[in-house]
Amino acid sequence: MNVTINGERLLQRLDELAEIGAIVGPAGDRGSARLALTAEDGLGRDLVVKWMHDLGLEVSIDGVGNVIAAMPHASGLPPVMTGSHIDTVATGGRFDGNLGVLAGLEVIESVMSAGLDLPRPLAVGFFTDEEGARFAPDMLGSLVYVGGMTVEEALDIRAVDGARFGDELEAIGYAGGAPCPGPAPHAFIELHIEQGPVLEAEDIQIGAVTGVQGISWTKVTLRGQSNHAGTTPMSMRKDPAAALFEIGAELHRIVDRVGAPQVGTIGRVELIPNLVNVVPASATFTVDVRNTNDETLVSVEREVDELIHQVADHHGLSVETETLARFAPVLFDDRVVEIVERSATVRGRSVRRMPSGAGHDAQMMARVCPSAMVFTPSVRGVSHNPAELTDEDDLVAGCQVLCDVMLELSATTFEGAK
Ligand code: HGY
Ligand code: MN
Ligand code: MN
Repeated sequence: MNVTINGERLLQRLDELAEIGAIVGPAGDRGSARLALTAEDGLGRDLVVKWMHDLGLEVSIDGVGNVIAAMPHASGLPPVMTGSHIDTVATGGRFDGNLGVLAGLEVIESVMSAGLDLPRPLAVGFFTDEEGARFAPDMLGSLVYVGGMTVEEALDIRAVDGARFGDELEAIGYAGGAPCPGPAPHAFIELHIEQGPVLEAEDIQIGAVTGVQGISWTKVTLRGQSNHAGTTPMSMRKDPAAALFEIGAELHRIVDRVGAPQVGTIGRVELIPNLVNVVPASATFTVDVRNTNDETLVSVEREVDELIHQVADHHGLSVETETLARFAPVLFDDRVVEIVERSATVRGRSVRRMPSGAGHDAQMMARVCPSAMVFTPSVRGVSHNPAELTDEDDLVAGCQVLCDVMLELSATTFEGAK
């Protein structure tokens, strides 16, 4: 089966969606800000759902706002599903997540226009709150879709800005009735930009993604005593900011010592009262550590936890920690990875196997069906930044490989599958 996707239509839709919540970065790059369940996210959803309805797809919305659109198909068999997310971080680019959703829509439109008689339907979806930047954990919607969290638990999650997940979902009109966990697809394949430097550095055009590294997010609150910045001798201070900076420096020494692919990030910091002449009362910050090897990740988590408590004790502070996200490394189904490799090669695209540094909805779908991902290169490896960029040729080629993989998956029987 051979269908050629319409690259122009894909690029046009990417541009149109990017205009919703459009932002301009410090260097003039245009990105998007559509944090999960904000009004901008709602408008982005409305646009994509309109495109889904325009194609005559059967659109379902579940209890946490996941949207799945399937081709009508007499077989009633579980579909080959693709998809990703259209929520972004606050300083998002135009392709993270959006490419996977709109390429899936493009594949389905092209396949329907070609009038192919497939053994089973194709479906495309977008999952709620993949980023986890507003409501933790990340991949929240797909986690609920596969039964890793109940709808009730998700609806009560509080955002970094204090809003309640369920209230925000209602406010944008996406509290749906489709059941969670959702029906397991026949297979799941996600197209995504790499968001890292590897493909560009090696001049490779397609990544056949073998899995996703383990992710650990912790929120830490250190409490001391706010005091006058001028009159309080250093020996009398209980300064949570001083502790935070020591912890940050030591975290980088730990990560450097462990070595790649270990990464560690303190991405969010809140000092209270955050005033120039006040020794802070409290410091709240997040620690994001990741590794492809769970044993190493566990030992880094333990070392960082000990570090936090030692430094806090030294400064006479209380410590409160909360796990925001913890996902073990995931390996994708080698049979699907192999189809990605072969599809890229047939299209004359250079390809290499690689793990994903970022979390993705595919890592959740891998719990319920054979899953894998297709990567396209990121220019300068930049992402979660309005400067995020992938060349048009790579966007279109990635979509074509996605199409070929989905068609082959539709004709592939996995033992035990319906
Ligand atoms: O944090 C991540 O890896 C993803 O962007 N949610
Ligand atoms: Mn993403
Ligand atoms: Mn992201």
